[in-house]
Amino acid sequence: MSKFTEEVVKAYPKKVAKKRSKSIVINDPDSIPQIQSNVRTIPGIITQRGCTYAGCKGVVLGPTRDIVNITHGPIGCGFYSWLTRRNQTRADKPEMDNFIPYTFSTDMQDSNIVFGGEEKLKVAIREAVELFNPKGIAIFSTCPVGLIGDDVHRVARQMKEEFPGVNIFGFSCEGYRGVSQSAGHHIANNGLYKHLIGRNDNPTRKYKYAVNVLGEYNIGGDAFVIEDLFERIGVDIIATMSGNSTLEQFETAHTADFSLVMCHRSINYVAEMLETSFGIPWAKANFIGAEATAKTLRKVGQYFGDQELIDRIEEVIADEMKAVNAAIEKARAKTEGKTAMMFVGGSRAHHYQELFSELGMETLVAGYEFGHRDDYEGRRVIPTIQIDADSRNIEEITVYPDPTRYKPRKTEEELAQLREAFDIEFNEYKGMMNDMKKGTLVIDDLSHYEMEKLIELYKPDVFCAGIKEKYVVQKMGIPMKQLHNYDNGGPYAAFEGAINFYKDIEMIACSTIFKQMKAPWEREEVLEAEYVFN
Ligand code: CFM
Ligand code: HCA
Repeated sequence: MSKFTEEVVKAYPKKVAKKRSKSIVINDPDSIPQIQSNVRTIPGIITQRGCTYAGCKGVVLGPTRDIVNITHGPIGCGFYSWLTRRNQTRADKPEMDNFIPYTFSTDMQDSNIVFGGEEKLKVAIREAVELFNPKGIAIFSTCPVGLIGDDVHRVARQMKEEFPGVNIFGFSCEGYRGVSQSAGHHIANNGLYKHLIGRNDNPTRKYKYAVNVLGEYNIGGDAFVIEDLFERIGVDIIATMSGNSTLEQFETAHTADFSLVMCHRSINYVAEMLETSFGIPWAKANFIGAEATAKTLRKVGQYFGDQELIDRIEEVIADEMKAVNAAIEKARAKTEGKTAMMFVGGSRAHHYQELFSELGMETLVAGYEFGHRDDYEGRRVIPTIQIDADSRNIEEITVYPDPTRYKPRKTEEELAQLREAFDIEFNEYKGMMNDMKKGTLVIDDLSHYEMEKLIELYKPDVFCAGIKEKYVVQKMGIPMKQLHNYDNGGPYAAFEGAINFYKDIEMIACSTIFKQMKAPWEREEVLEAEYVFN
């Protein structure tokens, strides 16, 4: 047991200590230990997790610009999941639909809870059609919807009959349905497959080769720089799921030649479905970090095996790396040897370690809020993961090869050759622990108390997490960087993004301002008194 685990579990009741110690492990990349994850949070412990609705509506469908996303529920759910994530969008032409500036909610009231909210939902859908005439409307269930039994799927079917030209569909993504956002990703992936993917066989294609970029949500403009990069190498992105995306992108995703999977936690289900149904191979990609970006682009060139494309990719990499190397050199003079900790969602705590190591900084401790064991330990552990009642609660859909459109883009032999020649790992990811040093700590679903203890014990130069942690960390005198919404920064993806990140981290991690900050009781003597009961 680590010094840290001993220290924190001392404060917990026995049962809590036992449970938490299974989620705090000392890493060894050569013999990856098992970590407890994707299980219920201990009530009252102050988790950083969010709910299933947030994962479905806020994360996966939220960034799409031309579907009206209606939250069926109290106003707070719709409001909080609207743009706080800084998911950006850019319509190709001004006349194109863009509903991102709006948040749509049925604004449920007490009377709807008592008498049912289906009629109010129908009114909302009629109003949305009248005002916006959208191509698609998605309905998202919040906790009360499940509790009172409103059937959003029935309403969607009825409304589709009323408005045959509009694709209307619902999600049973009530906040309580799973142990975290992760359940919402799964529900969203099922819905994308059932209601959108494969409905349009005619994508807009400019180039010979085309990919999907899955698990990229255009936070702070990340998808924009990735799109620019693909434009420069001359490869189409058919669908980004779901940063800067449109309904048409979802509907045509099945026509791509290859799926690149960024955040596997949130979208691996779609990657698999596209392969099973349509024969599109997928591989892990990473655009966070200059080296990682170069590696991903080279993977694309190797996959298509076209020398002209390979040469173009090398040119782009060589060109971009000039500015990257100059920026690294400048920042590294100050950042070398500094330390970081990161606790973010289900993939960034892994991906961002690349950027920190380019800055010569070491990640001492990292963890996800809601990652599964495979995100930590690698995909090979999936068959050994115990399916508990909470996971069983989420619909598993069975996917079959499409009778007319299943067309393997590569034969088994071709895939084997690519694996052999270039080390391209299809249907695989190795997880965060594989890339972390021996002896580093890995912690799942970090509690607020544990966070404070970590800071006291290890005093990192920068702590990366989200808005719930931000001000507590700063008040403890530690520089803090939000890796969810990037504070006001970004993009951080690809080469251009890496340079932005080096600059921002140099500024933050090398700032002494927070260290100079003293709480009032540290500056002056504190008056003490004893309280006596008579
Ligand atoms: Fe994937 Fe995400 Fe993440 Fe995620 Fe999220 Fe996010 Fe995140 Mo916040 S999809 S798992 S549910 S990379 S919203 S863009 S930053 S917790 S690490
Ligand atoms: C969510 C969204 C979130 C929250 C981030 C935070 C995001 O999980 O509902 O707690 O700061 O990235 O905006 O992860």
